Amino acid sequence: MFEKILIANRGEIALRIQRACRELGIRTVVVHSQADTEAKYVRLADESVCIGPPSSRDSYLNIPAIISAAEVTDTSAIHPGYGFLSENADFAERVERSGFVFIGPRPENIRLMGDKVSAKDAMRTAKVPVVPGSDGALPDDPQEIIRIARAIGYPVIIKAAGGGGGRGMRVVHSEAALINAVSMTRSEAEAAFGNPSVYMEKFLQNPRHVEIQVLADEHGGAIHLGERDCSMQRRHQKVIEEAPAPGIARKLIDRIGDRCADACRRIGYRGAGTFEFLFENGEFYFIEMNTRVQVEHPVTELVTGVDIVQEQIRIAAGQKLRMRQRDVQIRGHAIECRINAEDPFKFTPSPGRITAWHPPGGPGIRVDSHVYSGYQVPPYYDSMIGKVISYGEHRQQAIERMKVALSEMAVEGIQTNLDLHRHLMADPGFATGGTSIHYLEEMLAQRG
Ligand code: MV4
Repeated sequence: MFEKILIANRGEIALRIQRACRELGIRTVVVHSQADTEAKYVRLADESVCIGPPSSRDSYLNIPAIISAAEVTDTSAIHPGYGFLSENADFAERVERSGFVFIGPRPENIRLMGDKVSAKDAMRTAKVPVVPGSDGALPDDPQEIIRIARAIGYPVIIKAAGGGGGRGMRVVHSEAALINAVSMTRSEAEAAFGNPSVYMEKFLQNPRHVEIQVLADEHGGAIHLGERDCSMQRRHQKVIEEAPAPGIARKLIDRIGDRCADACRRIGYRGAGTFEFLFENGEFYFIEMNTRVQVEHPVTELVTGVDIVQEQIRIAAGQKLRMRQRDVQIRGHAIECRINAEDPFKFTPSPGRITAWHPPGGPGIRVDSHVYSGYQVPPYYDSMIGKVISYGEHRQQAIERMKVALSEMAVEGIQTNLDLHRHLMADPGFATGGTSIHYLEEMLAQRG
């Protein structure tokens, strides 16, 4: 096992990784920007290194500074967390070339999944069900593009191969709008990602976002840990996630999950990963794969009893998975509310000093957060300040526990989305479960 791990991230996930290391008896180095010097989790680490000014570009995205910090602290491995450099194949490559272990997939697998066209190709080959669409990237010939769209049937969606997470896409409802939409998406993709390659899919009008968590080791072992429903989102920012997904048969999940685990073995995937699907009319359609630990990983931890971050570390150290698929049992229900420092109506970030922080507790409540009374929320980064996760024997109990938790919780000095979560926990549509990716935005539009 590693003696020392460098955590190349900040905030709650830096603390989460630190806790996993502690439990495994691994010493930690936290790198941080000048804006995070005073953070308690930085003080808690065995060592800390300031790697630059507040701006992410100069600190958490500064590859040479991070590698230097690993060198001066004699680190064995680097955990990238989520966001920042976590899905940067060049970073993973430079980490390994410098003699450190990258806690994540092989660089070529990160690259394969970073290009959404090659990712989809790989999944099609592995018999993971994908959204019907163009066979690979769209050609230049307009007549050919028109033929492809006719074969798929309108509406279609044009997506950038270099995009993902909602960036670089355009819905097309008619042939009249097609060619212009393709050229617009192409030029935007070229400007944003340096890659003009685009592809086409059938546009699904009212799907849910359901994703499958996988773990794979270097020895051909691969399992899935079931699914998460992440449909409750606004502008591609998830707000609530839960496991399991309401109303989807376990047999269907297991069938798709086995395909995902197979795909991991086929491509030689290593580490934790997430297969994102759209789910509509009882069918799963692969859209993208994430090659990192995700914000919402705790709901899977609570229903499986597996510590995903510890497993990432064990896998990176070359160990075999300690469980087989039949050892994975889904038990109970978990819900995660992301707590953001933001204006409750405009959703603009609300940085500043937290004058009072009263997290909830009690049976079935987990709070993953790095903040405390007196903590200054910096304006430079994501506005998420923590996550409240509830667990219950069944969904209704998880909801009731979340309601109690949110009623106890108090955050003063900044604005938060706590009231939105309180509202959603009492919402009839959420109570029923299984709402689509459009539900929250439609609800907010009605609220005005
Ligand atoms: C789609 C889609 C409908 N049909 N693809 C948005 C994020 C990116 N991961 C893929 N996205 C979508 N792809 C087809 N063929 C609708 C979305 C989408 C979405 C997906 C997941 C969660 C929230 C979403 C919000 C708007 C659109």
